[in-house]
Amino acid sequence: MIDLYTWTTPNGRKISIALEELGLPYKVIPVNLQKEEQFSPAFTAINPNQKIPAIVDHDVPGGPLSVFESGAILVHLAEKTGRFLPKDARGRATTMQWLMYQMSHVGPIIGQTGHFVNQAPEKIPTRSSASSASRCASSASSTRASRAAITSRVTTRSPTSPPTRGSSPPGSRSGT
Ligand SMILES: N[C@@H](CCC(=O)N[C@@H](CS)C(=O)NCC(=O)O)C(=O)O
Repeated sequence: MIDLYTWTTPNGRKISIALEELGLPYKVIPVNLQKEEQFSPAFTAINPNQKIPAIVDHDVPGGPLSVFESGAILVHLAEKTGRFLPKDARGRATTMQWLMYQMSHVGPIIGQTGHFVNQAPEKIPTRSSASSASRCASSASSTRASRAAITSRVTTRSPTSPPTRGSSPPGSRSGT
């Protein structure tokens, strides 16, 4: 059983989605950010950085294991189940680079945009550049992600099963 410490935010949702997709049994323990429950001593013992999400995995040799940082949790769950993280060098590197990109770039940029545009009491001029940086991150992700998906479909296609008509978007055939 896994205890999921979370709240209704994008980083929290990432772990809920992964647990559902992996079919792992888990129990949700809400950490109400509006009530600042992330600063409680009990939760700080699980995540010293005082942010959701965090998990405690009770099914690990040596006793319960607590993990914080959504990317580290996703890797733990993938390795635990042997799914979503390829073992070959190419597949693993591709997956890890997009995970690191999301963690270090898309997530923080969009999070900061949300704060400065919607929540910060003082409206400062840089909020417009935060907003455009956010649009840029989001556009780069969707463009590159669709290209990566196309490449992956082309390069992983078995030579014995040729593509059916219309299975690839226009321009995605490599010709090799
Ligand atoms: N890099 C962390 C970010 C976690 C994070 O920023 N969590 C937010 C909610 S999405 C939080 O707990 N905020 C409360 C606070 O900062 O006090 C991760 O991916 O897990």
